Amino acid sequence: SQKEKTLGLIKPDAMNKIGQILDHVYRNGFMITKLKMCKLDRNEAFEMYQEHRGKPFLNDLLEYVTSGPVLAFEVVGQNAITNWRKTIGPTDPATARSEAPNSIRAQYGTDKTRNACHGSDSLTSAARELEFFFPSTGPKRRNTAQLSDCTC
Ligand code: YYY
Ligand code: MG
Repeated sequence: SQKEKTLGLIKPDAMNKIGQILDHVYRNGFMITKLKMCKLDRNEAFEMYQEHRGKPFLNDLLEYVTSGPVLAFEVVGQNAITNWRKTIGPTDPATARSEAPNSIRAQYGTDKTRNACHGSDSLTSAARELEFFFPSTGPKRRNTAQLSDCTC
């Protein structure tokens, strides 16, 4: 068991459920150490989802995720990469509702595209996606409050 960091992202369809979803994060034993609301443009969304280049659903995904604000946050906890994805549930909310009814996607997702929440799928993508939203260097760094040193 290892303390890890991963990216959580509330997608546009679930931005009216921020409170419930963040409560879900804490109830599952995670800590939120960085948090930022932003609206992605298409280039930014493509950078974030570059692993899906060439996939048939990419265009719909980019349209959707740029359709309104999103809330990005750093999730910290034991085996956070795997466990955060379990907390989110399966990609398709319909599957989530039958297989993982307590998951975030089961409760707050609409369909395969509008599925409420994102979680990084590996150590590499967690590091890349966290750096995308919370750059450790450069002019954007000072825009983000760092809670990493808090004692709670
Ligand atoms: O990691 P996860 O979000 O569960 O699924 P991915 O296979 O990485 O796909 C990313 C994103 O793309 C998914 O959350 C919704 C969307 N998507 C889609 O619209 N249609 C699909 N058939 C597969 C994925
Ligand atoms: Mg994925």
